[in-house]
Amino acid sequence: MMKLRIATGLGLLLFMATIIMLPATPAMAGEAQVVILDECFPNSFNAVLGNVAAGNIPCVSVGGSRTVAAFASFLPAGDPLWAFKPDVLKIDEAENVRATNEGGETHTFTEVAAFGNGFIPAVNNPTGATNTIPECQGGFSNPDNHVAATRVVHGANIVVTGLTPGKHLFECCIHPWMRMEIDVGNE
Ligand SMILES: [Cu+2]
Repeated sequence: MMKLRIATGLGLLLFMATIIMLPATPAMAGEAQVVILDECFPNSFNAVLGNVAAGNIPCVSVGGSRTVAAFASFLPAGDPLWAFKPDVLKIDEAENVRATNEGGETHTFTEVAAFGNGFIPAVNNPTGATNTIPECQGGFSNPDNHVAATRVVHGANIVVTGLTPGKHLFECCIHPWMRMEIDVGNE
């Protein structure tokens, strides 16, 4: 009887340990992780930018407390809470990259030849600049869907495969200060 009780207790402990060790979002083998972050405060953002009928995608609450006014005060450099993490990622040639949007807003994870302005004038061109980089031109209505194909809505993720050895740059076409570099080694 005692032996059985001890065995059951051990089994329960092992079971609990297994649950505790499971990561929230399990990474698959050969896959490096990037997180896409923002801290939009829904009450503030959606009052200004939450009109679905106008084509806006509302901010979903992730506990963020940044108001539109505070966010705008960082322009044109951009709010540092809107970011890709890490800034630089080193991977092997065979590895894929999974970028997961843990922020409340919609972003894009777009490969670009050189960093530069995105496609939303109010965010990108507060100083009147109009030089949207080629990869972001046209935004989500770009005829070849290039930008839309790299869109990552709240809670979603995108997997980038087949990166060739060398340096690759990724940027958000909405918030162009969200940038990172992926260095692919040829092993
Ligand atoms: Cu963004």
